[in-house]
Amino acid sequence: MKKINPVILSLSLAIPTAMQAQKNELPNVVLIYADDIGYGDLQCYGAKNVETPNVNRLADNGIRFTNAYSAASVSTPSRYGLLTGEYPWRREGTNVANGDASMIIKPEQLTVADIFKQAGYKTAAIGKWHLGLGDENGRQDWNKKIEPNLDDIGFDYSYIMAATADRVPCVFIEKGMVADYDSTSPIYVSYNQNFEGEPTGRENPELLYNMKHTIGHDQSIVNGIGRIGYMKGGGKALWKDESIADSITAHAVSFINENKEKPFFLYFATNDVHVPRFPHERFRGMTGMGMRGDAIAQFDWCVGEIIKTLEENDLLDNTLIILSSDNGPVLNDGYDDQAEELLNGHDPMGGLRGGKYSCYEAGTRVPFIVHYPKEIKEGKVSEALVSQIDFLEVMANLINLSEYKNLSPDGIGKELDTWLGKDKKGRRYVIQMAQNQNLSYRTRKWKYITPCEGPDTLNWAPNIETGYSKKPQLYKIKKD
Ligand code: NG6
Ligand code: CA
Repeated sequence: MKKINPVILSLSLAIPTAMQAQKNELPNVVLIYADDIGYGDLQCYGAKNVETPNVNRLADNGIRFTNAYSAASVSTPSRYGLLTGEYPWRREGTNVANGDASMIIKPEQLTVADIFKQAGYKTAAIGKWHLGLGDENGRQDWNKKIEPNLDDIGFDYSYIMAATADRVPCVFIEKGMVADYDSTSPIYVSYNQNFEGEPTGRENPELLYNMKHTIGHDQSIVNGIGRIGYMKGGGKALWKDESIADSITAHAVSFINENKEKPFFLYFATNDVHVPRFPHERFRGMTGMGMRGDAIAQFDWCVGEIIKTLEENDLLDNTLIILSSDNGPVLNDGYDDQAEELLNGHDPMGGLRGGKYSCYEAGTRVPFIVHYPKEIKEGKVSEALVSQIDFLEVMANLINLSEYKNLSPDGIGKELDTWLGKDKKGRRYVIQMAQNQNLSYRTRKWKYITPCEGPDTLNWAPNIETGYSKKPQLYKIKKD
């Protein structure tokens, strides 16, 4: 049985009367969480060659933060921190997860989805998950309902990719079951060995008709693209990379339409712009920057569909939309998509040093926009220090549970004032974690990177400085 934090339990008992009265007043919350979109990748943050009118609209009528951070410079630990309010370095096994990892957030842990659910919200996670499923690594039976799943950590509905688009299994999982399951083609997954007779990118490069790899990504082939890990079967359940954005957006739109009468929390985690970048044909060529740029345009389209749906249901005013990214940008992340060659003057890092994986600023400083017409009446830019680690606690405060403090180990609830633009300074410090789990400490004026072992650059992302150094590093932060 799910153990509920005693504070929350008392909370849930205390809620009904107060909440019932305010039910219509409770804001909906939509978190649009991009993958690998860098500080400089959106037009309102200075991007070149790509238009992002829908994201710009959120920024123009909301708050655009210039010193906001994810918990880590890779996906799994950032998402872990965001959903639990616990720094990922406090817990083993929060590194970049394989597609057959067991569920990293345990059912007895409190998540932001639990908080919303306890307050009477309908909750959903749609899109990239990357936090594992089931109770044992590599032991999931993909032909049955996998347990535990997102139902057990507060999500009423889920339609997810188990890990990343470049990791098997390449199927969507809906409430713990493979979506559109094809019983004629049972699914088997392994991160250790191939299944007999199945082609791989390494041995059968002639089958890579959609995209070639540059580093890694040479195991099973799905949709003409090599992946990390081996899988067999899937049949009609296998995704088509060019339709991932359409598919998750359609599910997000349905979730909003179906729950327009109740308050809802939607965690909408896009696949864009993670590799393999393979946007739908209708976005191809829009930016002149190849697949990576076109995937940013596709991301903006997804944002537009969410806004449109909220507007059509007359919900935009009372919906808090937060748009951010899980970590900084990378160009060559293992596929030959010419992301670097076609930049044409665009700077995904927005002038910051490093990138995804790195200790330096571009690793964790990410776009962060808060749009909430009911409370935020005009567009603003905020230099306040913000961390995604506060998400759970800030949300608890947003829905009037402010007297209940310390629901999460590391979040600070009063940062709600910062997120809504009332406090212009924000946190006193932010802790950031690099891929090798090395920590940095950022204050309003300084950044300190703790000494560690490790290479200056990573062989699969040759142009990204890791910031790993045996010497401690202290930098004064420039204003822009
Ligand atoms: C790396 C992958 C990279 C990406 C990353 C995770 C190789 C060579 N590189 O291991 O392509 O999948 O993991 O990205 O395999 S994240 O955004 O989900 O953290
Ligand atoms: Ca990522």
